[in-house]
Amino acid sequence: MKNIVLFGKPGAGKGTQAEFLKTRYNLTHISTGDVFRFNLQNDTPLGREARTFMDAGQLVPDALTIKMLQDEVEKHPGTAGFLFDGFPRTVAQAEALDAFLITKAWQVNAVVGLEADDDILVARLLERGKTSGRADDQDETLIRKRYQEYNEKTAPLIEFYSKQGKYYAVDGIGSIAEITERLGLVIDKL
Ligand code: B4P
Repeated sequence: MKNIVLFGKPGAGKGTQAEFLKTRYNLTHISTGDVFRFNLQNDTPLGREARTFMDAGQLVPDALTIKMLQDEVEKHPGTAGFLFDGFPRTVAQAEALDAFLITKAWQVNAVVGLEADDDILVARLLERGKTSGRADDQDETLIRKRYQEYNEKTAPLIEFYSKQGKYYAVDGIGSIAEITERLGLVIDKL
């Protein structure tokens, strides 16, 4: 059982890289962003609750996100491991994840952080916003708000996982294939 967290700022390429890594390492991919967007599109009660936060460039409240993540994990009892993409994003979420995994005798094995400067990532998201239809990708002020949220609430996780010896930084600038190779070098050693 191997559980890997793909970590990084908005637009760092978590979702992009997860598509390659889940196949290469036979991991069950859970993207909290994707699950929220699915619920938004299907106008579920969870989607309606998440929409106000996502459209404002804010994190969805912890209680809602943690419950959703646990429900997703429970759907895959026989998995060889999870690739968590976009979760945890707060210390409270990381603590809840540890407490939940331990009930199954599992743990987070590694946190792989895609690192890149804000300005490059903002440009990526604005580019994606031209075609993605994602409200949170279309307005630079809103995008900057997501970086503010990241700095306040998500960045402390680097220290949280570094103290446990589980954080691995990977340069997130380069071609998609180059970054997949860099991630592979880290994950192969686990
Ligand atoms: P997410 O869906 O997790 O999205 P993201 O941070 O915007 O993107 P990601 O890093 O996956 O980038 P991607 O590969 O797509 O979150 C969206 C929202 O959901 C959050 O703001 C929040 O409101 C909510 N949410 C999700 N999880 C939550 C949680 N745990 N708690 C609370 N709220 C939560 O790549 C971005 C773009 O860059 C793409 O267009 C891609 O093609 C391009 N790209 C990727 N790699 C590239 C490369 N190497 N070079 C050039 N372009 C590249």
